[in-house]
Amino acid sequence: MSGDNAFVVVANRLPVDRVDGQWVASPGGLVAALAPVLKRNSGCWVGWPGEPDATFSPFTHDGIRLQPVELDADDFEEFYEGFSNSTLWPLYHDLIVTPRYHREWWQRYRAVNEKFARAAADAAAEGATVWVQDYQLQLVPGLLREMRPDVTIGFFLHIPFPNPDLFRQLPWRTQVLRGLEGADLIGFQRRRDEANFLDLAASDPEAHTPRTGTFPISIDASEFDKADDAAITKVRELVSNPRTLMLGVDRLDYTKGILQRLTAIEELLEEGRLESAALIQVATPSRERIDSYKATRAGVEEAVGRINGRYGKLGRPVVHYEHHAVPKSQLRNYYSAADIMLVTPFKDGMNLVAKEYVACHPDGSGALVLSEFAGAAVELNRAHVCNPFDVESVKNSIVSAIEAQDSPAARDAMVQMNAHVREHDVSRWAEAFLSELAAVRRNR
Ligand code: GDG
Repeated sequence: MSGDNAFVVVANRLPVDRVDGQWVASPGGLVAALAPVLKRNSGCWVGWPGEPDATFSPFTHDGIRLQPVELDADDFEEFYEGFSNSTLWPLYHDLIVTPRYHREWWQRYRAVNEKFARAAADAAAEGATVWVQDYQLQLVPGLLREMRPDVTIGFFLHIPFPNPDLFRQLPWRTQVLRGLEGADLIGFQRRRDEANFLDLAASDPEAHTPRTGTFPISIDASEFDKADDAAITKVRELVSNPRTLMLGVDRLDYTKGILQRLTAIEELLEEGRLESAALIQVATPSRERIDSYKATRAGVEEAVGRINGRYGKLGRPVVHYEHHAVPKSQLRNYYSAADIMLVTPFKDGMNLVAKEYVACHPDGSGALVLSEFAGAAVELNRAHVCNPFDVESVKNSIVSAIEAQDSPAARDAMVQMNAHVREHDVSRWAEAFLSELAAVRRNR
């Protein structure tokens, strides 16, 4: 059976959330970039609607056709929390926590990938283009290739691809590799990720290596620009007008290095190297039932409490901590108001937060402290680069960012990075991938 969609996106989640019985768009660069392509090509998006044990018929939202894939509570636990986020996520982020290898989780991962592949096969028209997203769905290309040899399949990995020596820990490494190989084109964030994949494929005599490419993802730059002065003044007043306002914005995830940046700030305060400074830390709740996420949250919250207890004054905490999502307009005000942005992941496929901050400083204001282990460090190479495993390096980058503030060199760096992000936005990313995929398709 084939459907009538010439272009199909397959992702773990649909680009909508159900709030009080209504579908609302879940904001994200991916949907912004793909919406025009979907509309132009009578396309559809296949994904999970976010509620376990619920059946929904296909529907259209904001002009995009959505094809829900149903997951039950066991799928959520074993496929999503288990294999995707307790096996693959830590393995692909270089073992920041120890990956857990469970055969039941693997069986479930395979079964859920089959559901997604089946839904994509049903939605795709004869000769359609199907673009599969991310680590949760690595078997879909191979499964879909068997079901529908006529379609052209692209795959993009949003997270890092590990060194083969780490990847080979995975008991199901061959099956995952075979799954990915079903794609006509596999896209990675950084050259290093692509090279890791090619090394792995080269060491496997059975491998049939598909075309690969490096396509660093970006943001919808039209959504991020400097807020007006009144909004900036308001944010700074709310945090008691510190001389230096620092900002962190992350999903609360152990890969993001939130505790390490708090430790750096605490030590700088201890040493008297940081005066009249405040930090806004937005830590959006994420994967909250997984033990390693609970432990990360506990560590972060203990540090926030301790730092405020030691160095805060009445009505003047050092760390303003928000453990909930904030609206995008408010996020933009925070980005615009912050003197220093702290992006200190141990490992990150790209890190869009760094690009969003830079996009909010077209006038050369602000400074970015950026981990060398974020994919974004390749393009944002005029940031204050740090090694999050070395607390002295994080401290020194914070101090040098503060000292360089308002210097011509600092302004020049921000203006140059801003221009880069504006030019290389998420639409350009999607076009680059899809035109490469179209070229592969013509040569098939
Ligand atoms: C994965 C990869 C890769 C965060 N808090 C709020 C909020 N956000 C938004 C940010 C940003 C997005 O969430 C986070 O994106 P990141 O890229 O920083 O990180 P991951 O979630 O880990 O994403 C990553 C990405 O995929 C894309 O390929 O870059 O490496 O790990 O857009 O703004 N948005 C709102 N309120 C919040 O409180 N509105």
